[in-house]
Amino acid sequence: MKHLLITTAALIAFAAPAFAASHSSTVFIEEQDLNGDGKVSTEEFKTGRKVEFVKADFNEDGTLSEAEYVGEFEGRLMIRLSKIADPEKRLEENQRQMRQAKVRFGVLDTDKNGAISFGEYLASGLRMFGMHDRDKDGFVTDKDVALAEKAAKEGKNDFVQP
Ligand SMILES: [Ca+2]
Ligand SMILES: [Ca+2]
Ligand SMILES: [Ca+2]
Repeated sequence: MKHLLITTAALIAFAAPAFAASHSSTVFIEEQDLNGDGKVSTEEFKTGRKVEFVKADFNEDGTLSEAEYVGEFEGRLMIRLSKIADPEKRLEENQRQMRQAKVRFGVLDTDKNGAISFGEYLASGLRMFGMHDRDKDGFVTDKDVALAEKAAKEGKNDFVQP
């Protein structure tokens, strides 16, 4: 039983960061490189987004309700928060993160119909992909990481980090 629990937690932890694409290009490549060739193609990224979307769409109606989106996030959050020993801090962090998740839901729901469609979900992902793909060749690679490092050295405070 214990073994099963650890395995499930590890699986969720592994899948976790992919849901919200990382701000770090290095981590972005680590998480989104499905075929292990060291770079992320646009097609590869789209496939990953589809998998994440379907996973969160519990009632399989093709859209993510706030409950589905926030619920998926909360499941992963609980595992992360279990590492915080102080119950008061844990509660505080939980409330803060859940507020942010609801804000993110509102941002992702571009047409404000109360649900995230795959189109909306993909569009936000592709915006993120575009920020990582600094040389705009349709792939996020080591070259883009190097460009991010250069920007950081030049003191540019970009949303996307190396
Ligand atoms: Ca790849
Ligand atoms: Ca919508
Ligand atoms: Ca690129």
